[in-house]
Amino acid sequence: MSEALILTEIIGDGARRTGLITLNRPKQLNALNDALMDQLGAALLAWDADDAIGCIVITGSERAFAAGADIGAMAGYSYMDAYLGNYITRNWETVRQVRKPVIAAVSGFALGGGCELAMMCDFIIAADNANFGQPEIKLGIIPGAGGTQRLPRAVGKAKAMDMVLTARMMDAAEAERAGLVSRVVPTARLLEEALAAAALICSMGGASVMMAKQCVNRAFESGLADGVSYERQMFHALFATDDQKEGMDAFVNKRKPVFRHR
Ligand code: DAK
Repeated sequence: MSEALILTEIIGDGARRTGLITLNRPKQLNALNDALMDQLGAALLAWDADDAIGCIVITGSERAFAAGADIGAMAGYSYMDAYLGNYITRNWETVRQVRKPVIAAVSGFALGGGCELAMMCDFIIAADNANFGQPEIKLGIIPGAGGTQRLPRAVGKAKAMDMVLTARMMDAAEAERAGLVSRVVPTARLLEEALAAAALICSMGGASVMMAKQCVNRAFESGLADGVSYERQMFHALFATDDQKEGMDAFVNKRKPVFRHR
């Protein structure tokens, strides 16, 4: 049997529950290798297809979410290995294929590919000991999994250039001020807070959750007029769902909605 480089657990007792993925190479600070990314991708796709799962949380250890791609594994690569082998592109961006929300719960180091993985998630909740960085420049390379693109979209050009060119890390407080993370919580409460956010998402109507995610993502892939038009189509479409009827009837009749994700 292959080594468990991630741990998975289903949390909650509602109709829709949270899939929790814990990156599990603690001694290597969760350095991301090909096998780990394969296991992560498989877990993500399985839960995305599972009606009983409403939200996914990815976390690491207290010391490290992930300190980057495994440097030892890529140290010997030649240009031809990387280019012709389409270096690990195959399994690195699976999280972007997931239609349900994915939350990164980040404690400790989120560096290089670790920071990029967190940024591929829908939002990041940071522990107060978190440190984010794109230190690839110190290795003679540059970010390779979207860091030069997603970081400036999150924190602006000035801070992104600073981090990518000098390799300096951003702590949790700065990351929150800059807009990289949605909230900062005490380290000991990180998982509790992330799972509480996930449980709230699980309690909402599944279609509206997925469409809301699609629409917000569209803001980064289109101009304003196109994005608003896209949002309008999704908005109209939701009036065809049972959950819209249930949500509004529940409000009018002062009761809690029971969404059926249809
Ligand atoms: N890879 C492999 N091992 C790592 C590692 C990494 N990224 N980071 C840490 N480790 C290992 C250390 O080697 C050490 O192992 P032992 O010596 O105990 O065997 C162990 O984890 C503990 O680390 P330290 O002893 O160094 O711990 P410290 O607290 O002193 O320092 C640190 C923590 C995070 C500051 C330091 O470990 C560090 O600087 N790590 C490297 C950070 C880094 O440079 N990360 C960027 C890597 S490049 C792509 C996708 C992704 C990427 C590229 C392309 N495509 C899809 C095309 C991503 C590239 C990268 O991430």
